[in-house]
Amino acid sequence: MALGLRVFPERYSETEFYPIAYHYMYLARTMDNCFADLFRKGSVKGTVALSHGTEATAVGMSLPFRSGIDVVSLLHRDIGAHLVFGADPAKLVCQYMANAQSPTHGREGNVHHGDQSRRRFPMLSHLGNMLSTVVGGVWAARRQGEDSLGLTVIGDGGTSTGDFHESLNIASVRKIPVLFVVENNHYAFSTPTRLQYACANLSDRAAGYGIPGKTIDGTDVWEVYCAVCDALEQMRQTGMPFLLECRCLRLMGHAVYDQADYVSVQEREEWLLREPLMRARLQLSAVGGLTEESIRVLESAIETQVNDAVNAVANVPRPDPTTPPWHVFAPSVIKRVDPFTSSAAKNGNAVTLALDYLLQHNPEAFLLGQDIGPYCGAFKTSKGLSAKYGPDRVMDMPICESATVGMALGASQTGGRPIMEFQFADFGTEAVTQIGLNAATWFFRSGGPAPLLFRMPCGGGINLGAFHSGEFEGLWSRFPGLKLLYPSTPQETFEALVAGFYDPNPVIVFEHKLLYWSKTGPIDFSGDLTDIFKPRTVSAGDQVTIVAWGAMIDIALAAAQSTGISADIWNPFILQPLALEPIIRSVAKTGRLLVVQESGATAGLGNNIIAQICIHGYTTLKCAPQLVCAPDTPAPFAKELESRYIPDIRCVVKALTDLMGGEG
Ligand SMILES: Cc1ncc(C[n+]2csc(CCOP(=O)(O)OP(=O)(O)O)c2C)c(N)n1
Ligand SMILES: [Mg+2]
Repeated sequence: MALGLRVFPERYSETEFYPIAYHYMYLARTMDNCFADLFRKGSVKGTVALSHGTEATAVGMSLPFRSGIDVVSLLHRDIGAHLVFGADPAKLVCQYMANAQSPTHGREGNVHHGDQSRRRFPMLSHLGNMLSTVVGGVWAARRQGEDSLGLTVIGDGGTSTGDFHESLNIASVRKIPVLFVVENNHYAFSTPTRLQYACANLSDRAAGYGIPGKTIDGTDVWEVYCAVCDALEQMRQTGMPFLLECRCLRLMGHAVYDQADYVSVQEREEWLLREPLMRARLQLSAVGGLTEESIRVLESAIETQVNDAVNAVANVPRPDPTTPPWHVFAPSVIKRVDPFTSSAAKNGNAVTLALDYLLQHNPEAFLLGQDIGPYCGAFKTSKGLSAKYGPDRVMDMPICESATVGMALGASQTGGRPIMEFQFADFGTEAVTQIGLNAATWFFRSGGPAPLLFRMPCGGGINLGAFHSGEFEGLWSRFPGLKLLYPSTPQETFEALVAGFYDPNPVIVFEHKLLYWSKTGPIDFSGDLTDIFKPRTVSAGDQVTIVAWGAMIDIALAAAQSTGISADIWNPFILQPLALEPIIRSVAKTGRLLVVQESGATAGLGNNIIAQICIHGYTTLKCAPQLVCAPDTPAPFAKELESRYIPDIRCVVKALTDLMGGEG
């Protein structure tokens, strides 16, 4: 059915509204029944979360919005909303069946779909993590002069997540007009709301963010629609977000496999009196004047449509596992940019120069981080940028790494080009879900790029203890879809930041704090981006290959020089995806391998590098490779303890001597 909504925010009359709303509500119910049926027959796997009882909220909240203009993220019970926003029923059947024509190519299942090209972001399971993507999407679109608004949805259970708070907080602090809809269906899986929150209404929380909030009957589709239209008008006037709690029902279990026997008979009977389809159907005749017969005609046309959709895809083949339709990384498009030179810079200067270069060349680029504005960042690497580009392009954010990443991800989908600074790499753990599971899998799941640059000042050696000295490349390498760069010279720092920015994937650049102000060198950037993602040779030699990165490069170099052993020293530079070919060739030449890393051995990258080289160059090794690394303990604080913890020249000399003695 064509929506035919006229000028936004013009409203339907009740007579116009009910046939349209009921169409989508009944379509949603019929499709859900069909998915449950396919699940029981074994054609659909995974979680089938039914929307029975949520249809009025899902349809009523979405009808006022504009597909492709407004930015939207929906929840697992929002099939009605997906349909309003233009999802094709046949494609949804393919998605649930995970067949070769599924919109996610079978890469994701059931509810984890969207259409990022129409600004309907694909859902990830982690409750709360979608909210900030909408905040960022709306922010970036509006920054370009668009009139976009946002719709994002969370359940009563999901409101307990930190990301719910972080997202509302950013939206209100930054004045970003997003409608946060809480679908309060009284249960989170089996947990009743009395164990989830202690306020009277979830909309009461709006006051804590200085924004308006309201609780309504989410089983009445007209009430939902009118409340959303009112909220949108208010949001357009004030530019502020709005928190709307819709009290709806969960008439079935959490998913098809759940009998929901934790819901009492009395509660269930009360619910059935408020069943949303029944209520909308009554209004269809009371307000819309439709007869029982004409309503049945409408319903049976929908049933036929769904049956036809199922039949049409019955013979669609399964996905071909030998030819994956998408890869983990989006292909690079930009190959060449303007050159840049500087006669002498420290690593910290190289960061500032690269950020300045990127902001200057890309009006859509902006920086986000903590204290990066007038204060210029904890390490002063955004020096002068706030004064030059203003607070809307060098943004001081609240302390909420997770939602800040989500905001950056959303912004990357509506024309923004975010560069986010973590004050310390250690605080990246606050955003593991957003970076590792949301951003990094975005291309894999949706087929669209997620160009995001994260800067992480890392490493120890300056007596900052366990929470400010971390080396986390091993942790981040566990997330496919993420690129990791670890520069060590000013030239490499400039190249990593510029190439990372123009790459269409999420990229983390590790910046060793100890190296910020200890190294000086020239920057001679040719503008050619094609050759940057590769290992760098540090010194040439033929007796042993040493692989080291970050602050360990200088340690390795000094150790080799002190022994007089001829070492071929390599900085892998790109730690994910590893590009070890030149290093494997080096080992073929030297026959010996030493890896030096600042982190502990377990789940550091060193053991993986050794394994890869053993697999690919086993016959060329003259003796067992060695790993010099920190012990598997947190980084200690006292300087005597820290200097014992971090590998030093003495450790590397010992390993080199052992390796040379190991020739046999
Ligand atoms: C961060 C996170 N923790 C746990 C889960 C597992 N989980 C999936 S749905 C769900 C209940 C959600 O309840 P609610 O937010 O009220 O939404 P509803 O299912 O009622 O629509 C849980 C615990 C999850 N998806 N994400
Ligand atoms: Mg719930």
